[in-house]
Amino acid sequence: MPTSSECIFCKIVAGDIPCQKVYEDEHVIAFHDLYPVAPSHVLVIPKKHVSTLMDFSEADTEQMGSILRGAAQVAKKLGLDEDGFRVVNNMGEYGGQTVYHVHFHVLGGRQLTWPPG
Ligand code: IU
Repeated sequence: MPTSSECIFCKIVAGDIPCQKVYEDEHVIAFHDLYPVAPSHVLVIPKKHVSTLMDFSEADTEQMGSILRGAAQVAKKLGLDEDGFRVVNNMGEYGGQTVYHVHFHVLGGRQLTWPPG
């Protein structure tokens, strides 16, 4: 599994940094965000180190599918599916990405507004 020794999310995948895990499969893990911005705020990340959404290759199609399936599983597990929830990827500087191991936010538990800031 390609990892980056500098990457905090790779350390979480490796178990070197603890997390509150919500979901895991062969390709992804999902854990509670350390600084939640909604009552439920979970990050779904590939186990493989991929920096941004733009860095997925054709060979990563299964991983990408697992991320969205994982997000739906997280929503179901946390009971967000009835009222609704949001799945967000922040890409690059203008997108507001701060951690360069690609991740999808699952946000729910309150009425979310649109457009985002
Ligand atoms: P962003 O889309 O790259 O901005 O999101 C990064 C998220 O990672 C953000 O919501 C942080 O609160 C979260 N996070 C975390 O949960 N644990 C960490 O150790 C670090 C960031 I660093």
